[in-house]
Amino acid sequence: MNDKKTPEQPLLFVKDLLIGDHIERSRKTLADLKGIFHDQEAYNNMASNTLLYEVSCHFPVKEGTAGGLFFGITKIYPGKVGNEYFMTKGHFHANMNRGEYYWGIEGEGMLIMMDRSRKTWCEKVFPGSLHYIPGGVAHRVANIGNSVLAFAACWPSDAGHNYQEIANKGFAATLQCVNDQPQLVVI
Ligand code: S6P
Ligand code: ZN
Repeated sequence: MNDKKTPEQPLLFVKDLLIGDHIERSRKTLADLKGIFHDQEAYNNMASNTLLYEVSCHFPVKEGTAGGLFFGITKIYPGKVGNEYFMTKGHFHANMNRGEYYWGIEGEGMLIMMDRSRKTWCEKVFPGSLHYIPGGVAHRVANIGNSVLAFAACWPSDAGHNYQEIANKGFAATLQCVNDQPQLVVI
C-alpha cells in the first residue's frame, strides 16, 4: 500500500483572484440588487444582467464553525445607477458581535458602515488601506473610481450574514456622486 500523501495544492492569492481548494466564487448583477439603489428610473433603464461585483472566498471550515476564519476577495466594477456608485448589497453579521477586517488591494472605493443606532459613516479604500469593522456594524463598499476596485476581507466562520435588515430598511445614508465627488447623502 502506498501511504505517501500527495502534497496539497497551495492556496494562491494573486492580485484579485483566489486559486486553490475550498474556493467558492459568486457574482452579482443589477438584478440581484433589486431595491438597493434609490434611482428607480435609472435602475429600470439599465440591463438587468449588468455585472456589478464578483466575490471569491476561501471556506476552509463549515459555515457556523466557532473559531475558524474565512477569507474573501471582492471585485467591484466601475459604474453608477443614477448618481449612486456600484456597490455591494451590504449586511450585518447574523452573529451580531462578530467583527471583520477589510483591506484595499486595487482601485478606489469607500467603505460605508452603519451601527445599530443607524449612525452611518465611511472610510476611503485604496491599495494598502486597512479597515476594522466592529461587531454590530453593517458594511458595504462602493467603487468610486473609473477602474475595478478590489479588496480583501477576513471574518470569523461563525459570523453568518443578515441581509434582510438592509433589504428592508437600507442604510441611513447613501454614497452619491455630487459635483464629481463622493458624498454621503442622508435619505
Ligand atoms: C463577508 C464580507 C465580504 C462580502 C462581499 C460582498 O462577511 O463582508 O466578503 O460578503 O464583499 O458583499 P455582500 O454584502 O454582497 O455580501
Ligand atoms: Zn461581512
